[in-house]
Amino acid sequence: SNISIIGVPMDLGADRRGVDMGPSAIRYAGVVERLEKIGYTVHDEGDIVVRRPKQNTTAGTNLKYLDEIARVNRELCDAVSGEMKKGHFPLVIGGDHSIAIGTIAGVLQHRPKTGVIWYDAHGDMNTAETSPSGNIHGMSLAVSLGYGHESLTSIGGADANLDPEKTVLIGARALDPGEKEFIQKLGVKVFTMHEIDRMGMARVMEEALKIVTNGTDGVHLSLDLDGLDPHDCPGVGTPVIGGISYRESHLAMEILAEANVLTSAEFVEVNPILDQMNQTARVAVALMGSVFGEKLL
Ligand code: DIR
Ligand code: MN
Ligand code: MN
Ligand code: MN
Repeated sequence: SNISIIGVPMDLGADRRGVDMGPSAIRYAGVVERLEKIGYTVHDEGDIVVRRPKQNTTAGTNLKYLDEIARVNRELCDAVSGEMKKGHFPLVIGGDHSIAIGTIAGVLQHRPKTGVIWYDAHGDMNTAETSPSGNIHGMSLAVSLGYGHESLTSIGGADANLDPEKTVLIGARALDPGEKEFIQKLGVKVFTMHEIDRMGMARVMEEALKIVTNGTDGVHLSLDLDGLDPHDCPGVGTPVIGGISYRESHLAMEILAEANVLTSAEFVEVNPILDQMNQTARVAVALMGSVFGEKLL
């Protein structure tokens, strides 16, 4: 079967921290060859062009680089939708997590009841009102659920939104006060580090899979490399100690592969500036191997 890779060298949503080099680092780590070896036909669709505006403000909002982020995500939505129309599996590589807005909007054109696994140290559930930073990468899940600036929530159609009851967060350990409240209000299920420690990753994934497959027509994986511990993934935009291990993450990906439900994925927030010898991009590619069914024997 066919996988289409779409790169999005964006770091505007993280206020320019270097994650724009993520797609290059992931390609350098051998993503195409890795997936071909499993048996897929891989189409590298190249990168979506991201401009570098000199101003970080858009009139009338505290959201940094809103105009360019909205433009790129509209293009990404079309690109993802186009690949799915061909029957290809869209694999988006970032780039900061604001690109989930376009990826998910594109996915929802074809699978309007998609369930989502959001693997991340953060909630990305801020809105303009609750964001401490104005950084749109901390708002992308809220936007995909239908909450946020109109120029973002309208991408792919204003009613093309995720269902909070079919959305799970895994690995959360850094939530802002406003997003905590919002997560609870919407009823999004969160498996924090506490639940991962207590239940083990295998049970967490089993529970998560029940939620994202119940009444859905697809499952999207949105994997922020900062969900993993900084020891394993030092090259991320915003590292948070006490994260998911490399082994636990492979197990999570293998369980997801076994379930055979995944219909789209994105791997984001790889930051080569803070990395050690491209380790984080190499972890990203190794996890892609597992989630696409790589077997040792
Ligand atoms: C913080 C950091 N919650 C914010 N967010 C993220 O600025 O909204 N870092 N997503 O990766
Ligand atoms: Mn994130
Ligand atoms: Mn994060
Ligand atoms: Mn929407």
